[in-house]
Parts: sequence; structure tokens; C-alpha cells
Amino acid sequence: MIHKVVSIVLGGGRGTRLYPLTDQRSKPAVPIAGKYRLVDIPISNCLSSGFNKIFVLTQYNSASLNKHIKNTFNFSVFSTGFVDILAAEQTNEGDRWYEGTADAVRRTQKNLIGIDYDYILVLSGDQLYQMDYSKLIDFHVESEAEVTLATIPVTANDATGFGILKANEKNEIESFIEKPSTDLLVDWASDVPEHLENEGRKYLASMGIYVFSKGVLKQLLEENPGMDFGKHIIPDAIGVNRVMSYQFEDYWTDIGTISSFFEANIGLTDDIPKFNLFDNPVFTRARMLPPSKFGGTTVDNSIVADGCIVHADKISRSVIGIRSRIGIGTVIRTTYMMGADYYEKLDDLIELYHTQEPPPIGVGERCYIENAILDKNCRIGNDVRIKGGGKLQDGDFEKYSIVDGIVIIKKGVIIENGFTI
Ligand code: ADQ
Ligand code: ADP
Repeated sequence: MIHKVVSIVLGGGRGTRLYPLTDQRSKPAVPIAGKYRLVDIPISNCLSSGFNKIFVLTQYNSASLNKHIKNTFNFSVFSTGFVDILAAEQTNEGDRWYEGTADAVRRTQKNLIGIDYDYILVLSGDQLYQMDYSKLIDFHVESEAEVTLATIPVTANDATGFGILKANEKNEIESFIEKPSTDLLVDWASDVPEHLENEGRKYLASMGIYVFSKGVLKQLLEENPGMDFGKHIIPDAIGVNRVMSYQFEDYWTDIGTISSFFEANIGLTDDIPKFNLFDNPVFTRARMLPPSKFGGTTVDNSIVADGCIVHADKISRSVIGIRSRIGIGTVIRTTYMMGADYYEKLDDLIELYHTQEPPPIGVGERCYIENAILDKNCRIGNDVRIKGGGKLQDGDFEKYSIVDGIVIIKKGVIIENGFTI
């Protein structure tokens, strides 16, 4: 059965947890997997599920986000589909930012007027997973729910970072607590099948993916002044509305922090990655780049996007993004290099190779890079050594940050010859 659904992607709060990647761009525009942007994941899930009315809420708009959405998600004039960005700073009600997830959705209500829908699907913008949302909506309709939460069993370690709930055998949610502290956790374990119990996944977490029946969301947002779904709207709806749990057991990961973002990207280089880009394509901007070119490089368990020119010695367990250039003798290990937004012309390149003022975009010769994220358009000189790892102290510096031992080279910076971290 085809249901009428409008999707709202929560594209990002202040994005501080992904700093410095969000320093110069909005969170939905952060590049992942060498050629996509974060926002492509929920949008692709929507389109693959047959839902093509999509709003992306973001705290601030950016040229690259607009360009990306405009050039990627084009619908035929005969389609009712759209992907629209709603940026907090651009509303007429002054420059107040969205103060939380529910507040952000509340302020989009006026944009829903005139759209034909029965259900609203609220999605998080910083998660990596593939889900057929049509099954979630079918479940919502068949169980006569007013609100449905997608849920996943997690371990005690992870549980403190999520909304944790308890449901009865009919999947009706009976209680909910947002991010419980460790001492409260014991009371929140659920009865789970043996294979989950063995993995310690005894806590049922909210995935931050919600379905609301049309009138129910409107009423909840009007009657409850709460700013957040997790802290206010969902806990308050339980016991009043019929709130159901739709359990999901496939791969799902939150990529809202630097270390989870890094792990998720590097995880794509596994022999059989948990997130499979090959079987279930993610839609992104088609860029018409030339195929990548290699000379003298050993590449091991890595993914390399289009338009790269690589002379490195060795690349292992790394994700190499679009238009990357890497010089002779360089070794790159367990690193996410995002690539570049543009190419330098051959004549300019030759001059920059000689003068090194500044070094060309990309990574120079004889460098060693490990446990790092290189943001877009960096100019890394020759003989540079960047070695992240647990021993490094976290910190934020002019050209780079260190978070959980991962060195993040900031967007567009120049790292001079011989520099060492
Ligand atoms: P969190 O992810 O910690 O927990 P939150 O920070 O509110 O919750 O963010 C949810 C999503 O909305 C993120 O993608 C975030 O970037 C985005 N977002 C936040 N504020 C926003 C705003 N003002 N405007 C636009 N987008 C905004 C939530 C739930 C938990 C649940 C986890 C699952 O609260 O109950 O377990 O998601 O990841
Ligand atoms: P990216 O391709 O990395 O996503 P953007 O196009 O988002 O880059 O950003 C380009 C420049 O515009 C950056 O220097 C950033 O500081 C600035 N910028 C982007 N969005 C905003 C905003 N909402 N307010 C102020 N400056 C912004």
C-alpha cells in the first residue's frame, strides 16, 4: 500500500561535535565516503523507499549545500517530488536559531501547508544505515500507532548516549528516558533474544527516527512547548498517545562525533563493509570526473573516488576522496582524505611543484600520514609526517585539531614541507 508521506531530515544542530569539519560548512554538507555528503544518506533512503517529498532543516545554509542539493536531486516536471532546504537563519521571524529538534520541526509547519500527506517521517542527518522506510510506515499504519519510533538494541556502553525505552510484547512503548546515566541504566534493560543478550545488547535505543500521524504531530507541537523530541515531546506522548516501537536489527551507526565519523568511513574499506555502497546505491551529485590514475602505488583495502592522480608508495585502509593528488614516495594509512573541490591547471601545478609556495592541493612527496582526516583542498607539502594515535593529546590549533587521537587537518590549510605532528 502506498502511503502519503513527507520527510523531514534534521540536518544539524550547531554541529559542534563534528568540529572542525563543520567550521566552514553546515553539517549536511560534510563529505563522507570520498564522494558523498552526509545529507545523501537519509535522502537516498527516502527515495529508495518511494518517498520524494523531503525537507532538510539546517542551522545555516551554505553555497555548497545548496549547489549539492540543486544539482543532485532533480525531479521531472511531472513529479510532485522535491528536496528543499529550510535554514534557520533565513526565516522571517528574526534570526533565532532552531533551539532543538522539535522546535526546528515546529517552525517548518507552515511549509507543510498545501502538501498532500498523512504521515510525517522525522529523520536524523548524522547516521549511516540503509532502511526501507515504507516498512516502517506500514508498521505504523497496521499497528494503528499515533507515533512510531524506530529502535535498535544497544550495549550498556552505548545506551547512555541514546534515548532508551521499554516496550511490551505488543511493541507498545511504555516508558522512555533520554540519555540515562550509568547508575540508572540497570532499570532499563529489556528482555531480548539470546543472540542479542550474548552481545550485551539489552537496551532498546531510539534511533531518533520518528513517524507521526499528521494531526498528532501538529497537536503535540502546539500543546507541548518542549524544544526537543528526545527530551520533551516523546516522553510526554507516552501514556497519552499510542507510541509504538519498530525494531531494526541491521547495521546502523550514529556518525555525529569525529571518532564515530572516522570509524564509519574507515569501516567502508573492510573486506565486506557493514554499510554496503555496492548493493544499495547512495545517490549523490554526478560530477563527470575522469577515472582515477595510479603510478607505482600499492593499494590495499582502500576506496578511491573519481578524478584522482596518485603516485604514492602505499595506501592502506584509507578512503581517498574526489580529485585527490598524492605524490611519489608517500605512505597513507587508516586515513580519510576528502579530496578537492577543484583542480589546479597543469601550468600552475608545475610552478607550484617547483616553488612550493604554496604546495599544490593534495599531499606532496615522501609524506607519512596515519590516523588522520584531511579536509578538502588542503595543501600538504613534501616530507610531512602526520601520525595520529591514542598518545596524542586532544587540542585545537590553527591548522589542525586532534580529537580522540585522530588528527584533522582543516579545510584548505597549507602544511609546509617537513612539518611533523
Ligand atoms: P541526539 O542525536 O543526541 O539524540 P539531537 O542532538 O537532538 O539528538 O540531534 C538529532 C538530530 O537532529 C541530529 O542529526 C542533529 O544534528 C539534528 N539537530 C539537532 N538540533 C537541530 C536543530 N535545531 N535543527 C536542525 N537539526 C537539528 C537523538 C534522540 C535520542 C536518540 C538519538 C539517536 O534525542 O533519543 O537515541 O537521537 O541517534
Ligand atoms: P563547503 O564546500 O566546504 O561545504 P561552504 O560553501 O559551505 O563550503 O562554505 C564556503 C564559505 O562560506 C566558508 O568560508 C564559510 O565560512 C562560509 N559560510 C558558509 N555558510 C555560512 C553561513 N551560514 N554564515 C556565514 N558564513 C558561511
